[in-house]
Amino acid sequence: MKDLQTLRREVEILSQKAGAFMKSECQKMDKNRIEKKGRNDLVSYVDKETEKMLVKELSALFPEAGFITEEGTTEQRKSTYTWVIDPLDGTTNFLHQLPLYCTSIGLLKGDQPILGVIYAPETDELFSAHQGGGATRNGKPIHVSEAETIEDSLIATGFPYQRFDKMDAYLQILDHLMHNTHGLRRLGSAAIDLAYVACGRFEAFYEYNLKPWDVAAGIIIVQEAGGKVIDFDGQDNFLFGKQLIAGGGIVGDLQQLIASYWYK
Ligand code: 2AM
Ligand code: CA
Ligand code: CA
Ligand code: CA
Repeated sequence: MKDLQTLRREVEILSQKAGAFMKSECQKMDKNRIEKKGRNDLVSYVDKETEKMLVKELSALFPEAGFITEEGTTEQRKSTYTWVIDPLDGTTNFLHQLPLYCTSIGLLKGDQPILGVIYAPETDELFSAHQGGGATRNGKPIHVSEAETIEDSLIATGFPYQRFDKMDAYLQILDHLMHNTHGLRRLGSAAIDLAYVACGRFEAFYEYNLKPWDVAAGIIIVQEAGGKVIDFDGQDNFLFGKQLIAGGGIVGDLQQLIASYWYK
């Protein structure tokens, strides 16, 4: 395969092309073309058309790689390398013209993200990383926060979309963090949350029930920015495991706090 640095640059340019399309469609959003995958699960032609464009161009850039994509517009071919794509992360924001959405493209080797690109067109911010190559925001190196205590932290999360068996534990964690941090934020785009962790805006991010396309790119960007990504057990089943904690110096303490309620 070609070197990761070159591929990263090519994917960056591609993500900006996708972002430009999304931004232009956002301004003229045709609300008649919104579909519902579930009660609170929206999708539009923009998600699907962006995904098709990305699949076509990524296939040309790296023909050996397979795909895992949110909208399932292509077959999930098996390969050592897999593109994991969320064409539009933050669709609900997008449909309400809230300028917090992005395109997220990760590349796995086996189960390990080795390249990630997140582009948020409304703020024109391009986050990227490749294994061993560091993480950048608009070309400049970024680093996670060095804050060491939860009390000195701004923490991002996402709300679950359905009730589930650990709802009580979940709400206790929320209650604890609401009252013992600088604050909690819920942006509505997991990829942007992870990008913001990578550049130190948030000390940490945690969420339950994420999908691989929400996090594949963000994981390697946080790791290459000097951060740590773990699951609620403190282990490494966070890409497909639906539980993720990412951050800088407070990750260990946050994991212990979450686990103390989750496994009570
Ligand atoms: P999306 O915009 O690509 O769907 C925020 O908590 C995350 O949840 C976002 O990454 C968002 O991705 C995802 N999300 C939004 N609606 C959802 C739903 N109904 N079920 C599961 N995930 C959802
Ligand atoms: Ca979706
Ligand atoms: Ca998503
Ligand atoms: Ca999406």
